[in-house]
This record gives sequence, structure tokens and C-alpha cells, in this order.
Amino acid sequence: MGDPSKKPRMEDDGLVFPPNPYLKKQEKDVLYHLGLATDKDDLPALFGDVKFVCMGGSPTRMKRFAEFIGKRLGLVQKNGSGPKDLCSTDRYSMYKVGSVLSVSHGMGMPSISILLHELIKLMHHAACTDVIFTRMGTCGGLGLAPGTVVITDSAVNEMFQPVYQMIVLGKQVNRPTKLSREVAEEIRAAYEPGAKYDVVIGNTMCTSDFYEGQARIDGAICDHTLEDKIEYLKAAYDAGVRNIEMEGTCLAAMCHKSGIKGAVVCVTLLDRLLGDQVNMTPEEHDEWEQRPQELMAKFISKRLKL
Ligand code: R2B
Ligand code: URA
Repeated sequence: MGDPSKKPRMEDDGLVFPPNPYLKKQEKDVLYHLGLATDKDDLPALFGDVKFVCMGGSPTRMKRFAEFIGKRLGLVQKNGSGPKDLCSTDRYSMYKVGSVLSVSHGMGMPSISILLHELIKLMHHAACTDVIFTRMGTCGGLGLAPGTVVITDSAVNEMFQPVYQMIVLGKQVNRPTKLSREVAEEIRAAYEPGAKYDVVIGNTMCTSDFYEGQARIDGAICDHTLEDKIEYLKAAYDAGVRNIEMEGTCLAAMCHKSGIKGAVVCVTLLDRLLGDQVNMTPEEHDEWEQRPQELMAKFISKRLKL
């Protein structure tokens, strides 16, 4: 197996160095939830050319993205067998098409956090350079027509702060959530005016729950009033929040801490100022879900000068 630590470290070599001094001391590294390990898999040979790590919640959607980006990049497999899931566990699904990795992250910060730890280490072990991590997802919008695509400017928590909070050793740790403005602008520039939907850049609020955590009044439990909900969502809007989802701050903080450029691109399924229930038609859902993927595909094609 190639040893990325033998490569000379330059200021701007673009390699990924996870901020964990203990990793160097480990003889081998098991990426348990991906089902990969440094002693049994040739990670540089398998993943060394990856430049775009594209994540999304559902395994089906990420398989579809792998097929879609394969066609766009002219990399469709000749035998027509379709992309192969590279995860040997059933926790996540991961497909590789050229320099694109398409990976499912599940729902919520605990799920994407585990995946990000292992993907960041994977990029390091594989000696990948200049990788960009993106999440393409769904969300609730604020004051936007359903089907609008929101590219995240600042990822904020439930108190509208650009911070990812977690508990380590029984203490609260706050990490700044910084995404790449340059990548966000480039993704927006990939949008072709005249498309059936709008693309906006705005702040994204990330919550630990879909129902009460997003101020809904249609969950199994609700201790707040409709008036409280409207007041809170309006305050979020005034703080620049344009969409609400469940992974953005975690991705932003973990990428920033590891020196990786990150971006979050989500399509709104409803306007939360008008209601809580997600009830578009299956056809609309299908079409809307593809919008962040289309945008990312255009961004990737442009970057690869195709
Ligand atoms: C958006 O959609 C999911 C909840 O329905 C969650 O993963 C998210 O961030
Ligand atoms: N995903 C969310 O997290 N919230 C919504 O309202 C819709 C999708």
C-alpha cells in the first residue's frame, strides 16, 4: 500500500491531513462503517484520484447520482452492470465514478459525523489532493417556492449561530462552521438561467430533529404553540436563514477543521412559513430531488473542463 506520509509535505500540496496526532501512531486503520481497512485494501489505488466527495441522505439517490454523473462524464460502464457499492457494510452506500465518490450519509448529524470521520481518513490514506466535500439534499424552505435550490452561505445551529456543538469527554465543544464561499459561488455559476427553478445562496439552519427541533406542530409531541412556531421561523428568516435541514453544521465544521472545502446544496420541499406537512406528489419529489444533482453535475463538468 502507498504511504502518503512519505510524500513531501508542501504548504499547498492539497493533501488531506486529519487533525489527529494519534493517527500517525496507528499501525493500521479500520474504517469500520465503510468496511475498508489500510492493511487489506489498497486505498491509494482504489481512491487516489477522487476529487469530489458528493454525499446525500439516501442510498438510492446516491446510486442514481453515480449513474447520472457517469453518463454526464462519459464514464458509463460498457457491460451496463451499473456502479458497484464499495461499502462492504450496509451502514452506508458508496459508488465511485472517475474522480467522483457518491456516498449516502443517512439522516442527521450523528450519522453524517461517523461517515465524515471515515471519509476524511479515507482521503488521507488514499493520498487524495484538492478534494471538495458536498452534501446534496432536501430541506424545508423559508419564504421560497417549493423546488427552489439553496446553496448554503453560513450553516447555523438552532440559535442561528455558525457553530457545530457536540459533547466530548462530558464537555460541550463548539466548532466553527465554515464552508467554501468560492465553491458556493462556483456552484451557483453552474446554474443556467431559464431552468425551471431558482437557485439562491442563504443561511441554512441545521437541527437535531425533524419535528419539534424544526418548530413543527405536526409531530407526536408538541409543547409549543402555532404562534411560537411562526415567531421562531420569522426570527430565523430575519437572521438570514432560508432553509432548514439536519446535517449542514456538522459537515461545515468537520470539513473546516480538516482543511477541506465544503458545500451544501439542498432543494426545498415546502415553505415552512406556510405549513409543516411534506406532501408534494411523488413525481414532484423525484424531479426536485434531482435539482441539486443536476447543479453539482454541471459544476463538476465545468471543473473538469468537460
Ligand atoms: C433533510 O431531509 C432529512 C429529513 O427528512 C434529513 O436528512 C435532512 O437533512
Ligand atoms: N428535510 C428537513 O430536514 N426538513 C424539512 O422540512 C424537509 C426536509
